[in-house]
Amino acid sequence: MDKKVTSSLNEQINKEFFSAYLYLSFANWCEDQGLDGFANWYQVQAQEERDHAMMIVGYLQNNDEHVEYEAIKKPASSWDSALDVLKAGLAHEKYITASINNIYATALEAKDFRTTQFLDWFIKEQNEEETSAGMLIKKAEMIGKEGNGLYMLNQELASRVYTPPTVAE
Ligand code: OFO
Repeated sequence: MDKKVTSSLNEQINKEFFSAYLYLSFANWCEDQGLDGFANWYQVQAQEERDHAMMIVGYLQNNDEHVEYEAIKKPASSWDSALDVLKAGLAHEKYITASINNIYATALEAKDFRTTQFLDWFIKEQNEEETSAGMLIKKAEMIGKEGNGLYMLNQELASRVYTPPTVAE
């Protein structure tokens, strides 16, 4: 495989693990505020991020490429409100989308169509993740910071259940 493509996929593994770490940090903060439903939502999200990292690990290994794990940087750990957490989540997903798009462009330039095909799943996933993060912000803005509305949104987020990804490699 093209060296630029493999190194950017290796970097993406780190970004996906960092995403999991960031979402676990969101979950901790939410737990501290008594927002156990929000915490559940982000714990499930963290599991998905780990899956994303491992999908890339599997892809590189299936192509006989070396996988190198780098240190995962420390995520932020405090926010002013649940709305701020949701906004930080959306901003992070946009950053990840840009990163996936860059790898896609690098693979296209290298005529590495196997990798662009592999990344199609991630392009779709990022679209879904940005949509759901944006929707949660809209809901949180609709209900305001306190009271019954926040409690109800917390209940809604408590029902999210982890399901492993289904992907063809
Ligand atoms: Fe890996 O999808 Fe979010 O970041």
